[in-house]
Amino acid sequence: MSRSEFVLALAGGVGGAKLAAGLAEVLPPEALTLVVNTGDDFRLHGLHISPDLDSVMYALAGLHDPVRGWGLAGESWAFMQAFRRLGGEDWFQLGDQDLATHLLRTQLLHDVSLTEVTATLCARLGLRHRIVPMTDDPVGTRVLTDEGLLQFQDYFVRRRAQPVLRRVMFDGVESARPSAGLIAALQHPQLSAILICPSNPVLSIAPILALPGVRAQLQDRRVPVVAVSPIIGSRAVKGPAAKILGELALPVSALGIAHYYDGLLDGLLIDSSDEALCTSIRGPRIRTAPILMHELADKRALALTVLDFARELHR
Ligand code: FO1
Repeated sequence: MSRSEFVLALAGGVGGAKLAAGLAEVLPPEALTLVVNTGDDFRLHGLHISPDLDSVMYALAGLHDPVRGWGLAGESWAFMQAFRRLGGEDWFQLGDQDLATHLLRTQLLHDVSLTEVTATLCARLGLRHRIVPMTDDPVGTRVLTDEGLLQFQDYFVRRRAQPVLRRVMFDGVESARPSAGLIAALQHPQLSAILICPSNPVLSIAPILALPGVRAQLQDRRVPVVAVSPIIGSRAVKGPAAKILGELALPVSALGIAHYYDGLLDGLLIDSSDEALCTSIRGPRIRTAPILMHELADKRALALTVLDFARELHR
């Protein structure tokens, strides 16, 4: 990455956190802003919980639990056991270490913005890369299903994303302002690539694109917008993305991802095993590469591939 390049990456959920960690490995702090979905945020037991901000923060700190994909490695659950014993709601698991993050965020939010809280938590974890919420205003993802309207975590965790998804709505998004970090990144004079991490496009990226003016600015900036498919073959790497594409009557493959982003993408990185799709995807330029990330080396490699692809498109 030459000095004159700056990358904006949009991320949410587990897949997003993995590539975010890879980008932070290969780009210096001044050349990257990670903008994270906050539509999954909610209050539980009086705590403000920001799952996607935590997934990205923990992944960059190398503290994440690689099996669960969320929360912290080496977590203990004494609080949950004691809480359950007293009859507390236990559908949303809060680990003992994770609880510290939610408590401190809730305390700090009394006085400062989610952007500032995030910067404080990241600094205390020794992170130097910029992780910013998509907005500091309240936005709540709601899922309209065949069983009615569900708050995001009810749908995703309590109901395990089983109900049939009809529509997704982002309460408050019309009056929410993109965060200062997102605006600064979009207006950065050296902005050279806008990356969409392999997050669930419908649940984790759509809220960011729904913020007033964001989608239009992505398109006006004349900077390559490159997404990494969260689908390999006809399966999501993790989570309900494939099921949701089917429920939205979109092709359940990387082709469906191209359709969903509907003209926004200049490039789409798909898995090497999906080579055959190259001829049927209209619109974005396609590049194939191994996109499954297990180890940090995979995350670095994919980050380098995406950046190389974006540079090729920027010429
Ligand atoms: N996901 C689950 O499936 N079950 C849980 O009990 C759960 C708890 C949890 C606690 C903190 C946190 O930051 C995330 C948590 N998640 C849990 C994942 C969370 O629902 C997702 O990471 C996002 O909201 C969607 O990507």
